[in-house]
Amino acid sequence: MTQPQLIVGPGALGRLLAVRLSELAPVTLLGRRPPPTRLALTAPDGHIVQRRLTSETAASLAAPFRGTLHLTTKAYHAQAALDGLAQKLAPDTALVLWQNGYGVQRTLTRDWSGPVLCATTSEGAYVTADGVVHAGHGETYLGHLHGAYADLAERLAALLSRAGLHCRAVGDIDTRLWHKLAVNAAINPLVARWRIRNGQLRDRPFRPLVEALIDELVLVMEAEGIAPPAEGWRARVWRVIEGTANNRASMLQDVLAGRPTERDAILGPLLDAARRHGLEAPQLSALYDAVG
Ligand code: KPL
Repeated sequence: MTQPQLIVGPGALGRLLAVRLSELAPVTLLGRRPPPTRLALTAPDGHIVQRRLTSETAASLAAPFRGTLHLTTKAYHAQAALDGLAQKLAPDTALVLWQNGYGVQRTLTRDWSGPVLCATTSEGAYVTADGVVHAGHGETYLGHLHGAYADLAERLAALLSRAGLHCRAVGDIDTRLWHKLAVNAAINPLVARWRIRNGQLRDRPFRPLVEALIDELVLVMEAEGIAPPAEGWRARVWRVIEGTANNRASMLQDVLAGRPTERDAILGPLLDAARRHGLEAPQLSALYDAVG
């Protein structure tokens, strides 16, 4: 029997994981308020599946939970969400961190009593009133920051793949998190600041701003010793902009909804790294101040 899977955070990714994994394992979806017990998932081919799920809050979850906990909250809620659950979890609970950025990943890998894996995904999904739309397939990578727990990573990647995600266990999740962070930093704060869709970055007056950001990011990444993506930084950033041209990026959605942004998780690690290496990062700093 596959171990129970506790999905914390009933946003688009949490719902996607919950419905997909519920075909293979006992799944509980947990939110600050009780999440819906019935969710409809619209697959990329338009096929709709309905699933009944166990829905809990931190207060109602029966202790001790034993299994795998997928933390899918925004980066700035991650620590508080775990603190609220601490009394309910067996000490060897495996944690999978799905957050953007590179903040909680570092601290929890150090401080959590059980295994901690980090995941990064480009699956496209959005929430609907009664469930979630799995808009398009992407790639998901999973691993431990320092390459430990390879068996666990393989098992979980196999489970997620059987559940319908394209998931691979990797030994270099650290580099992959930095790559995602850098691409996010070149897109998210600019589109949030100017309230534009990703594709508008290709046009004047934004194109030179993206180029200037890439210049800063390249220097920070080089100083930090992060190998560039095979296609190079510039090509990677422009490819993602092209591929997500119609998107309202996550930071823009946060700004439009009046929510806090993930600027600390996305820009924070880059500004820290720039400071550590004595580098100027005027574009990144200005955007950090502008997006709030
Ligand atoms: O991941 C993204 C996000 O919206 O957070 C990008 C790559 C910017 C695509 O929209």
